[in-house]
Amino acid sequence: MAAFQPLVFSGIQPTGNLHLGNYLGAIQKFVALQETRDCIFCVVDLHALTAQLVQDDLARQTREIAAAYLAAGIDPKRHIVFNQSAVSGHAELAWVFNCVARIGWMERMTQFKDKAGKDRERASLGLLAYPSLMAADILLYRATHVPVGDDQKQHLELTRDIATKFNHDFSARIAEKGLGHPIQMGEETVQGYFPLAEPMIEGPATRVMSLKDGSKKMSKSDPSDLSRINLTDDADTIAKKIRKAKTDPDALPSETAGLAGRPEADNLVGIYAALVGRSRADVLADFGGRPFSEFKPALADLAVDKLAPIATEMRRILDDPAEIDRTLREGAERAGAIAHRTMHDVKSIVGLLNG
Ligand code: AQP
Repeated sequence: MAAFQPLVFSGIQPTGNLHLGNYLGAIQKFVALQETRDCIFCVVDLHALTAQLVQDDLARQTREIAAAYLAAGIDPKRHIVFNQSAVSGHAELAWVFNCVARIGWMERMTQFKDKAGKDRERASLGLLAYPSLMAADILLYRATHVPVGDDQKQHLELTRDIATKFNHDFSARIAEKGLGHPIQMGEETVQGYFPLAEPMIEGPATRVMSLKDGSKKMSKSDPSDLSRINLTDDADTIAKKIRKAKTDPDALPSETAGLAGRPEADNLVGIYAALVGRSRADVLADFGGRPFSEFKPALADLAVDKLAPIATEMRRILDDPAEIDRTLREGAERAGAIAHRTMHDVKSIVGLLNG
């Protein structure tokens, strides 16, 4: 039996304020990966409902993420770009996974704890089940690799737990129907229907931090716009935000060890390294001993060079929403064909009548 075909899947929620963290942690990697792998890039609009149910501009924000993918250089002809709610298999498979996963697994997720806050009883069931839908997003295509930021590591582990439990619970039926592929589990090779998708969390900017507080992740929902660089910011705004970014009074160290205990300095050096495609050590070899008053303008120039063309292209793409919708529809048709086959197999494995 052949192994799983390598396939990359990832997604971004259309929850507004697409920022530098989303770009360096996710989109920039998508663009690189499309050269060597088959890829599916999704705008995960169903996930956005967990943040806020009634939203006036969900459709506009969905187009904005799609425009960011295209503006950054993702090719929707060679790869699949679509929005999640257009393929019903995501919700169907998530339901099956809700019955595979255990409540305790979901309650342990740090993102759930952070977002639900103190009054967990009042959090939506959707927020609790978010990782189950994420597992469905990935496994509906039996994707093997998932490029994400560091904040998604725990959800990826849960995706592997769900795949493992499904493969284990239904192992006899998977084998009987000849639907298994070999999976390496420690020393052993077992037959499974779903791959154990591998997170791809590498490079100097897997967790870009707030420009105002080096202990907080740069985030779409931070009330302070100065905490993040938005992909739509113009050159002056980018330069201003970097100028105002929190730092300490010392000069940059010459080696990475000198960044320990200096979260803001570490963050800015990491951003520079990721934008220029080099390591923190390389950046410090150039800037070690120099004050932030010299480093910040260099970082601002670099960020503007990288991001301004993307912002300009995004604006151009967003001028023609009908064309974005057409691209997403085409992508959804291609994604839907794969999803249909998976759901047929899954229904057959779990014993539903229409499998
Ligand atoms: N600060 C970050 N550094 C590196 N990667 C990041 N990602 C998000 N923030 C950072 C990565 O971007 C991808 C898409 O994220 P998402 O929109 O699906 O959800 P999120 O992680 O919830 O994004 P935010 O900005 O943090 O939103 P809020 O404020 O709503 O919580 C993912 O690969 C993510 O890892």
